[in-house]
Amino acid sequence: MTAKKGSMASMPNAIPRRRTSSISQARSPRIVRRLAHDPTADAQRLLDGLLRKPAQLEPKYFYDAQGSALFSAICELDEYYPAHAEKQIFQVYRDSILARLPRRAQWIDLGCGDGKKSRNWLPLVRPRRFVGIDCAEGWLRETVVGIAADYPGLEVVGVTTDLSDPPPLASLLAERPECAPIFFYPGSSIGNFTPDRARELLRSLCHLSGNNGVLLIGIDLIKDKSTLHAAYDDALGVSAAFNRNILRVVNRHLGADLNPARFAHQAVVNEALGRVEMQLVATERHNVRFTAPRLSVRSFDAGECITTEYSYKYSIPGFAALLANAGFSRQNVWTNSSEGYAVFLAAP
Ligand code: AVJ
Repeated sequence: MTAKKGSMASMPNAIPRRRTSSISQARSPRIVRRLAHDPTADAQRLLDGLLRKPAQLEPKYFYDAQGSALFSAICELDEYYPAHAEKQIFQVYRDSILARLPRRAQWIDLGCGDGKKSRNWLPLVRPRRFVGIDCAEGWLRETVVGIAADYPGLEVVGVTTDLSDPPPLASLLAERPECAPIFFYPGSSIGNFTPDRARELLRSLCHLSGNNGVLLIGIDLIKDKSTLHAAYDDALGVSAAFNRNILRVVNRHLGADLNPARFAHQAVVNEALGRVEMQLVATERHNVRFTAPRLSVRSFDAGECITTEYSYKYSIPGFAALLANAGFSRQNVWTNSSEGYAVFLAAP
């Protein structure tokens, strides 16, 4: 009893208090909406993908509040090795990565999500500006508000866009010409793009890097089928819930009646194309009604698939070549060989 009391008394500052000065210094973040954002064109494109045979969805629709929470849960799964492998690389090689990053930079997080990964770097890198980019607007707002509150003096900007078109970042970055950009693209998210589209995105990042900018990017490596399959079809069914949740998101966008109970989750390892394919398979023949942007009906046969995501995997020389092709001539790579994951630092 006495000991417990004593230890309590010896930690009067156990509950951190925010100093008043921090609050007054914290600027509220600026949120920039995607340029040329056209909701009707987006809905049209979304519907077209679903009416097409085979049906296809863009993975950006995974990330409503529920989907974002499920993705965070995926990253805690034993089977989802990319999250653990990347974390380990960032921990083990932190200092050598840090030594190669520009100072007084602008840190651009391409798909910041909950912002946790950037938060590990911000106190070490101490950039002048944080630019958080994400397709999930609600999630982005929460993340950038949190970062602005916790890093007084840091300029914080949020940009809602998906990266399917070269991101409209040139004018934003040019506002701070003295701050070299550090593009932070972790999680192997670039795997959502086909290699051709990935090269295009890398090329535009290379242009935006200027003389002193760098790209810090995480890449999942090609590995055995069973490890890949388990990562995308885990025993708890979190990946399945994440995949099926996209149907609820689509229902809201298109006033549709897609029923998650009528679709089964399936992860297909396509070794020939070096990718995992996330699919939803109709378990019975049924019709789906869409009321926006125009009335339409689509029938699904039993066994018919909706592809919701590709997750491309690379070899180290394969990704190095893609980077070189995109104009990044200086490269460093750190790997976690047991879990088959790599982190590249690339500069023009
Ligand atoms: C966020 C695109 C990197 O492809 O591994 C996880 C998304 N999908 N489980 C991936 C995802 C199913 C993830 N990325």
